[in-house]
Amino acid sequence: MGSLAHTTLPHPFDPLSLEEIQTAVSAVRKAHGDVKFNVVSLHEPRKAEMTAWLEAPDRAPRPARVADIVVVAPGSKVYDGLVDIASAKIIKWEHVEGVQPIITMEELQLVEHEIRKDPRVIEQCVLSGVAESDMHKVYCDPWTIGYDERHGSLVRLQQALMYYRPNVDDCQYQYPLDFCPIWDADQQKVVDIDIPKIRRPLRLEPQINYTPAFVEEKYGGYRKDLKPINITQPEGVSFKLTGREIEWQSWKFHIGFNYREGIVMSNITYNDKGNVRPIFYRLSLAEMVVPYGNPEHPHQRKHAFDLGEYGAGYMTNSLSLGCDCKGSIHYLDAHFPTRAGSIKTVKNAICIHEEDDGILFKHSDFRDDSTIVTRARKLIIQQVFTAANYEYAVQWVFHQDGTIQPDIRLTGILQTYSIGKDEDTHGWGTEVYPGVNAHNHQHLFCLRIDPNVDGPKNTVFMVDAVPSDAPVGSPENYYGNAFYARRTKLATTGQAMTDYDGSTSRTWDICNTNKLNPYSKKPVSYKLVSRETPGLLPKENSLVWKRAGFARHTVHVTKYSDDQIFPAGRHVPQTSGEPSRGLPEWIGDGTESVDNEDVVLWHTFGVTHIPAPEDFPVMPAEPITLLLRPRNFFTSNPVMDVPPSFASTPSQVAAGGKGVLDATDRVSKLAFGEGEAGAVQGVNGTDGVNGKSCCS
Ligand code: ABN
Ligand code: CU
Repeated sequence: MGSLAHTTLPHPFDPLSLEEIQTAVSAVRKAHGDVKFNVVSLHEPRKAEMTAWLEAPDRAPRPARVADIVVVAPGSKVYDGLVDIASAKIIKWEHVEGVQPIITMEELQLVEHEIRKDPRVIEQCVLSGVAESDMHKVYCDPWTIGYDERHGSLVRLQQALMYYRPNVDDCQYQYPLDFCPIWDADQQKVVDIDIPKIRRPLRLEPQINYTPAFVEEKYGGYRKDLKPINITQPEGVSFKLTGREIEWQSWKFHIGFNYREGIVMSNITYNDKGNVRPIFYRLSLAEMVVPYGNPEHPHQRKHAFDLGEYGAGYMTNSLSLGCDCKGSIHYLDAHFPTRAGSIKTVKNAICIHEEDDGILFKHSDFRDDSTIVTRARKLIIQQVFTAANYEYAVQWVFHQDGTIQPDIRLTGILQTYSIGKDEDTHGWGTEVYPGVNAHNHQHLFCLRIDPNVDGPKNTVFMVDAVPSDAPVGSPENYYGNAFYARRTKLATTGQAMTDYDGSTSRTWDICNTNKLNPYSKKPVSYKLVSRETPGLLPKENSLVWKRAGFARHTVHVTKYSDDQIFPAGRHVPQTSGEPSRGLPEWIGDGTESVDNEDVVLWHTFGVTHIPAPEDFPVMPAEPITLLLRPRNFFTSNPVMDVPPSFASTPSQVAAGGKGVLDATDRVSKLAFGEGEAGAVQGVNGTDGVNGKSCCS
């Protein structure tokens, strides 16, 4: 049994505890000696046995705890394994050839120290204008090489994106160097250096930075006109956690976390007036790709798969109270293996909190001033991960009305390259500061939606708002004003490869066609509303197009399969894209039926980033958001039972305010005090009757 002395058993969806990671590591060590651990993570229960257990936890067998393992053994041999935790037995062990497992921060950190000692790197630094005695001021962001046809997949390689940083506190990305060493992680040495045809010597332009000292020196310090904003919940929070299962405002779900996807939410249900209805079996960000658009060699290699190559879990921040999250916060930690097999804990990896969310609904009657106004709040499950230069704040926002809103904020620092004086960017980038060329790029995320809309058998429809086909003057459309929502069933995986169309306000409905809404007679559904959906700009058959098959379309739909979690494949570094791994493999000839099946919808969304000086030296956060909304799911507005702040009926207004419901908070107050300049007189709370101008 190893060291598993649990008093309470973990939920089958819980991430592996540190004891469980230790059990798995010991079992592997015992059988296979000195290996390096790249992954020790929960192997999630198979859906069939998990749903049986969720339906009858007292009767159905509890799914076993199993660790998913990836190790690199001496001789750079990669093994995929499974360890049964209860018995500490290896139940699968497979040598996988021709793949490179996810890269860890430990592997990357080593590169910087080592390349500084390489004579050819020193030579290039000196050529660029760095004194040999200043090599300790040379840094690199080591990326996995992605794929380079000259080197293939068999040797584990990193590309070092080089920078000079004269003082430790300078901005890391201000002084790029123009060459790119290639590091062989197996031999532990620099094996090549990519040197551009046009050289760009180091340009030591005046420093730009975001540190308090720089702001003090350059701008005379911080702005002084900000008064504190505090969020208070005097009676505590309105959510409850049992283990990692959260209950909040009719929602109930499990919060998982893994090295790769980061936050994973499972078994998401909504209590519809006593009827607990399943909505999603599992939701996660499953992949992303950041292709850069400069055609000069070797920038084609700059297309990071931040989840598949580095891991949103492995790169996650330890969040801090009052900074990353404000108010009354609950945190969850994350445990990972180190490569040597010890444990690394990220404290406060996930934060959970509520926020006020403006008006939930309101109406006031223009005739008589009767009013109802109800405020909304939202529940936020958040992580922030740092992918070298960029930060991604990933919020899963739950709304009271059944909406789920994935919301990602991009911040951090642009990935930069050098540019010579008077050099033309050719439009492939922007000189965001003298000497700093920020190349155009895209951030394309892949949201994995495993729906369970009133049951596992679901069908996806594409919905377009279009005018009637009938011409003006025809009997069907005499005045020409007719329009409707055209629904196209995506019956096969091939038909389901679809793209966003803003001209028809395109959305996708995830329906349970076996259950109709009694009023609308339409299938109960969850609608994907997502408008930030740029197409993949690298061309068909380009390296990125081949490697990031998931990014070819806004929506793909596949039939559920337990092991289809990662849309660019299980081992992403150094895939050539020939064949394309993940989604294109699963879709195959596109003939598989996804009509009334257990399906998975893969949604690619994001932004195309043409940098600008405002993004430098640190980017103000750019939000990207989308919605999963109940449509024809409920029989009426599901939040009418949320207590209003103020409600008066016409008869109550006529009776001088008698019986009016006034639960307006007494903490809100006039900005400038009553009677002072700018104050609005007669708003709700001053006469207790007219709530019209309340709380907006
Ligand atoms: N954005 C690519 C990346 C992530 C982490 C570390 C290095 C590079
Ligand atoms: Cu960007």
